Amino acid sequence: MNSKDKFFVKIKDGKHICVGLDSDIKKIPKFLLKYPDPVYEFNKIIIDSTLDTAGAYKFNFAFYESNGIQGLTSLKKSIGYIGNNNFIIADAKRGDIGNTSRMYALSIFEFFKADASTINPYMGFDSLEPFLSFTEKINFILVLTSNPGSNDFQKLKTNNGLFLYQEILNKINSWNKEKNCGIVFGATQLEEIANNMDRLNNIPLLIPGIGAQGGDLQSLIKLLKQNNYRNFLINSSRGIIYKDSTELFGEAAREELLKLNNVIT
Ligand code: OMP
Repeated sequence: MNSKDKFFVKIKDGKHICVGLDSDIKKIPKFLLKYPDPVYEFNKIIIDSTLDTAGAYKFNFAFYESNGIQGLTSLKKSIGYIGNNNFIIADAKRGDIGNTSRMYALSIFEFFKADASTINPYMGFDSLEPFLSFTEKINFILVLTSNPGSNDFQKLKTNNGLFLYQEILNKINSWNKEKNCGIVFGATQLEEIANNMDRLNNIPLLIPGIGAQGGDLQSLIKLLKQNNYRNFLINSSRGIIYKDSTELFGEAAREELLKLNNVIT
């Protein structure tokens, strides 16, 4: 099954929650520190506990890169552990001159074998093109992010009277020839999601920012349902993986995921 098919199989199954494996060795339960690769042990237990109900897994590369070679090893092993039938997002928010972006794309898709990337459109089309040339993958392009700093540039008005993030949305619609673009929209930006439904065009949405960042899942789901928008993944990282710090953390993560799934159905 190719990566796009994996996404749509999960969506058809009503699996919309993306488990964010932002696994920080300083935050995982202490009893895991006795293992040679504690982060991998942690991820394995979260994955085993959530695999049947998760829509996707997202690995934010910062949490692995910060641990050097060991971190990259944990990342590679954890991706391998999830297996081929599940949708895996490499969240590294890449984007550089084309020649360099090609190397980033090779790393994410060929070395790590992820199904999807997150990419930053600031440097323009040629910086994204190496990712978009992987036509069977999904590339989630940052449009309007969940953080307070999204006001600094993304909400500046252009000469067309649009916000910069709306210009990006329009570009994505024109770049999406192979239907391998996705959109990152912060859950904290509910009003903007509502106001831009006609620009989203059922393109796969990755929506982070519920829980710790303050995005409200119930209102978000209401909005998506009202608009009959099905192609979405809602990410929760800290809210799922750090629900409990005892040996029962896997079950606690599962319970949280089921709770989120209940809000969606
Ligand atoms: P929690 O706040 O712990 O659920 O983590 C959110 C995750 O989503 C982190 O990995 C962030 O880097 C990522 N993220 C955002 O929080 N906001 C965005 O606008 C975009 C992303 C992302 O691209 O995933």
